[in-house]
Amino acid sequence: MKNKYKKTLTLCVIHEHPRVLLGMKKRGFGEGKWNGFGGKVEEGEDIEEAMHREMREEMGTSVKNLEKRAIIEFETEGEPEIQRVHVFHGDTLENEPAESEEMRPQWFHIDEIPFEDMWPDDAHWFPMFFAGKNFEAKFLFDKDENIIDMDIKETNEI
Ligand code: 6U4
Repeated sequence: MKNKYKKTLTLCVIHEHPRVLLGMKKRGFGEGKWNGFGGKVEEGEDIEEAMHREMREEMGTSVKNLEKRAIIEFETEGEPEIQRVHVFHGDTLENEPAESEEMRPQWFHIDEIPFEDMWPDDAHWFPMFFAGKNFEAKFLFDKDENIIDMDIKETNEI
C-alpha cells in the first residue's frame, strides 16, 4: 500500500440548481457509467486548465465558474497507482453541451441522480458535495469495483 505512484486527475460535476449535468462514458475507464467530466492532468498543465480542457474535449464546452471542493483518492487492490482526483463544482456553461466520442451529456434533476449506474463511491460523496461542503476522501476498491474501505473528512480548506 505504501509509496504508490499518485496520478493526478480532474472531475467536474456541473450543478445549476436543481439540475445536474452528467456524462455517459462511452469508452475507456468507467465505460457505461454516468459520471462527471474530467481526466488526467498532463505534464506541466495547471489543474484548472486541465479541467477546462477535459470539458471542452468531452462535451465541446466548459463552464464560467469552477470551484474546487474536494480531493478524492481512489485505490484498487493489487494495482500500482492511486488516482488522486481534484473535484470541482462547475456552473454556467459557456455553450450547449454536445455529445463527443467519449461522453454523452445529459441533465438530471438533483433528486434523480442515477446512482445505480455510477461509480459506487458517488452515492457517498455527492450529498456532501451538493451541500456545498469541502472534503477529502479515500476509497479502496476490489478488482470488481466494490468499495472495501472508505474515509471521508470534511475540511475547511481544500
Ligand atoms: P484516456 O485519456 O482515454 O486514457 P479515460 O480512460 O477516458 O482516459 P481518464 O483516466 O482520463 O479516463 O479519466 C477518468 C475520469 O473518471 C476522471 O474524471 C476521474 C473519474 N473517476 C475515476 N474513478 C472514479 C470514481 N471512482 N468515481 C468517480 N469518478 C471517477 O465519480
